Amino acid sequence: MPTALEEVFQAIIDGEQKKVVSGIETALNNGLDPATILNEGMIKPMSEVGRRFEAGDYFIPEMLLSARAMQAGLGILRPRLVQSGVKARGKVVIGTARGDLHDIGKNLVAMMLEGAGYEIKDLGTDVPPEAFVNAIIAEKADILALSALLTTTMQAMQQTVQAVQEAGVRERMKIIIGGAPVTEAYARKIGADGFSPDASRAVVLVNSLMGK
Ligand code: B1M
Repeated sequence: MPTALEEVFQAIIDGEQKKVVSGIETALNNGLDPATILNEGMIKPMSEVGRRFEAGDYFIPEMLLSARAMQAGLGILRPRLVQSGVKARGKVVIGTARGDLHDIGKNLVAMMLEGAGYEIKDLGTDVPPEAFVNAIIAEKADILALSALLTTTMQAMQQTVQAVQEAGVRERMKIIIGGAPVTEAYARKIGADGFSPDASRAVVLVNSLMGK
């Protein structure tokens, strides 16, 4: 009989929202750590979904079903991953770069930063550079966090950094970037302050940039 974690893993691959939710509830009731459920039961099968897509075994509808199942599962895990009542340590404006609709990784980063005590202004997906600039100014943000999952949308990160410079607000805040195709070298190239390969290290990075 599969364990609850294996059930969650399989249900993400099959795009079965209800099974993801019930599997997570069982795993939590069995005392499993939320971070293990997230990393082993949810993030790993999404890589398998990507592999199947690349191999031509999965198409957009299957990818979407898996993404929706993942989002449903994150809804259950969210309260467990995010502490409440923590005084804000700084303000983060976050979004996915222009042209890019992938938001699961970005949502995870937002969730982990919120859990670490940061106030989050999430602009969503396909965010144009000028919308980032407007939000930074309106929110008096300390950090701009940009996510991109497509090699074709990475250049919108560079355009966003340039727009922030041109708006004259670059010096008063820090910019971090991340997402599967993004690298430390790319962060340096476009003038960002840092890169993180995953959501938990994004918290470590932001803490260090904020001098905490
Ligand atoms: Co698409 N997709 N997708 N997709 N998709 C990828 C990214 C792809 C690698 C699949 C593949 O070919 N193997 C490929 C990109 C290839 C490339 O550019 N090199 C791809 C493609 C091609 C496309 C379309 C172009 C397909 C098409 O239409 N022909 C299309 C583009 C749409 C668009 O954006 N304009 C498309 C569409 C979609 C769906 C809508 C169906 C769906 C997204 C739904 C959603 O997000 N709401 C989807 C999905 C689900 C995927 C895969 C399978 C999974 C992505 C994911 O959520 N992973 C993906 C394959 C893969 O990644 N293996 C794929 C789980 C998530 C937790 O990981 O987002 O990497 P990730 O986030 C990580 C880190 O990257 C990091 O932290 C997270 C983990 O802790 N991170 C940050 C992310 N952002 C960060 C920001 C930070 C710091 C860390 O600081 C600010």
